Amino acid sequence: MITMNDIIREGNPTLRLPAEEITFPLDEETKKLGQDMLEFLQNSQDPELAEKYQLRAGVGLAAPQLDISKRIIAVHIPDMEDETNEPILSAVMINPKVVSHSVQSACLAEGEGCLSVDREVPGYVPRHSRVTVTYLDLNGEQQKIRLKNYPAIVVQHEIDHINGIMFYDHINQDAPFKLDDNVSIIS
Ligand code: N9Y
Ligand code: NI
Repeated sequence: MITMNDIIREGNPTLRLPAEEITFPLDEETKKLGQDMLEFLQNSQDPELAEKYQLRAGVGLAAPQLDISKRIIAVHIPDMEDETNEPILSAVMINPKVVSHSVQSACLAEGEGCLSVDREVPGYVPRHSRVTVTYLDLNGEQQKIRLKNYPAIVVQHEIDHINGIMFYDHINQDAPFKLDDNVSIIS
């Protein structure tokens, strides 16, 4: 089971490396990694398990955060409006890639954080408001999905990790809350 002790923090050079493409067919170790990453996110969002194992709730995780420089990410995005516990998006994505995106940008009203960053970094993080992403799933099947708003932001945060990019790289250093005209704020 993955816990916070497995997650490396900023300063560790792995977070700045472009991660390696995964080759197919998938080996058992890579499949297990993907499953464990998704399980971590689910556990972290379960109040009892989060308390028991001292997990910080997360909606996404990228393998480099586990000091594994491979192009694999997991996302588990809960539906805040819905009590049925059906997530909006729950997936392991292998070799994910943004193949097209909107001109319009968007950012989260509260800015962003990261499980690999133990401090608050204030400022807007502008990202594409809509993206088309291709990836391979754990069965090795090619997938192509269109995302907008929050799920699009989460997946871009994770794809950044496999490219060695941190969320604060996108914050305007001189004016952290200054935005261009084409950026909408998601709240
Ligand atoms: C985990 C990050 C990924 C998100 C940050 C902004 C977009 C993607 C993460 C730090 C603390 C909060 C936490 C979070 C959350 C939100 C809604 C519901 C449940 C992956 N990461 N967080 N960042 N939690 N939990 O660093 O999830 O947003 O690379
Ligand atoms: Ni992160």
